Amino acid sequence: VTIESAPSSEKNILTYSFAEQTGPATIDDVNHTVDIEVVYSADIINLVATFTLSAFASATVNSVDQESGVTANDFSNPVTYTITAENLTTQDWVVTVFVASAPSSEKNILTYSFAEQTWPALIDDINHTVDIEVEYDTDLTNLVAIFTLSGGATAEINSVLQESGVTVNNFTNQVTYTVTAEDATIQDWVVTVTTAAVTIISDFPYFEDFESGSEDWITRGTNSSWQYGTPTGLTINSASSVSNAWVTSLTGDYNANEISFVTGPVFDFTNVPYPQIELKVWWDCEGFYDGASLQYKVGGGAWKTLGKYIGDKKWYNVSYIYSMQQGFSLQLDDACGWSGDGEWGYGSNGWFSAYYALTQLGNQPVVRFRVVFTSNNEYQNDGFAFDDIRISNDPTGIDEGKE
Ligand SMILES: [Ca+2]
Ligand SMILES: [Ca+2]
Ligand SMILES: [Ca+2]
Repeated sequence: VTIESAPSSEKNILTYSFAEQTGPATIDDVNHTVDIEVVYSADIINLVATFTLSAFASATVNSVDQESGVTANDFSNPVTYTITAENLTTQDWVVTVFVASAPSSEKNILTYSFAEQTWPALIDDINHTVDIEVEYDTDLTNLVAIFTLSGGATAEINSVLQESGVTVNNFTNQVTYTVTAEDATIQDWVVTVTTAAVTIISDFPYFEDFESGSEDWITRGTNSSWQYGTPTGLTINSASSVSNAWVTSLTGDYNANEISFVTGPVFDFTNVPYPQIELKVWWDCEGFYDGASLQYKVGGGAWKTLGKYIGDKKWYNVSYIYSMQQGFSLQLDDACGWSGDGEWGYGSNGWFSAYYALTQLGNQPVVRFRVVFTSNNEYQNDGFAFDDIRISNDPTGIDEGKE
C-alpha cells in the first residue's frame, strides 16, 4: 500500500471540552463553531480548554499559541481560534461559552482510569459503581486514579478531597467516593479494583495447543469477536492442532470497529538467552484495512509491535494495516501485521507457520505477548485464528529451512 506523504490540509477541531462543562460541546465543522455550556460557578474569564485538532494542525488565539489543558482564555465573549493545517492553510473557528443559569445537581464519575489498568473501567451510573482491572503485579495499596467528574462536582474519600492524577489511595478493599454536586447534593460511588490473574511460565520449551482449555490466554477489548473453540467459519474451518484454537468468531465474520486482543501468561526468560516464538496463524481479512499482529511488553513497559514487515514470508505479510495504526495509535511502520494482500488474496488460505527470533527479550524476567486484531467500519471477513504457540531457546536463531 502507498502512504501519501503530501502535507495535510486538515484544520478541524476534533474534540473540545472544559472540566467545568455541563455536557459535551457541539462542534459544527461546516460553520466552524463550537458551542459549550459551563456550570453556574465557572470562572468564565479564566477557563482552560482541553482539545484535539486534525493531525499536524496547531491553534492560536490572538496570535497566542494554544496548548490543550494548559492555556487559559477569557470566554466572556466568543473566542476565535485560528487553526493552521500542516500545509499552512488556516481556518478560523469561533468558540462560544454559555453559563448555566443555576447550580448543577450532576454528581457523576465520568471517566476513571489507572496507568496500571488492563482495559478501560466499567462505569455504572445507575448503581454508582466503577469496576476496573489492573495488571497482575500492581501494588493495590498505592494507586493514583485519573478521573473526571460532572462539571462543578468534587469528590472525597473519608473526607479527604481527591485530586485526579495526584491523590494516592489504598484499593485493597472497595473504596467509596463521596461526590458532591455544585448544588451541594451528594452521591456515593463504590470503586472496586481487581488484579488480573496470570500464570508465570519459566519452563521451556513452552508449547500451547489449546487442547486442554483456553489455558492462560484471555481476551479483552472493544467490539471483540475473539472466541476459543473449534473454528467452523466459511474459510477458517479448523484448528491447526486437533480441535481447538483462538479465532475471531468461531462461526462467522469478525465485528466492525474491533480493537481486541488475546493476552498470554507471563514468560520468565531469565534463563533463556535466545528465545524464539513460532505460532500457527490463519488470516482472512479485508486487505490493508483489517488484520492482526503480535505485541509484546517487557515488565511494566508499554505494549509494542513485535517485529517489522520484511517480506520474508516467515512473519508479517503486510507493511501497514489502517485500523491497526488508528486503533493503537502506532507509527506507520509499527502498523504491520497479517492482512489480505495482493499476492495471497484475502488470506493465507490455510494455517501458516510464523516465526520470530526474540533476541531483544533474552534473559528478561517478565515478558508478555498478546495477539491483537483490529478492523475498520465496513467489510468484514472470517478474520484471524492462532494455535500451537511454541516458545523455545534457540542459539542458532530462526531455522531458514522452516518456511
Ligand atoms: Ca489446537
Ligand atoms: Ca473492514
Ligand atoms: Ca471467523
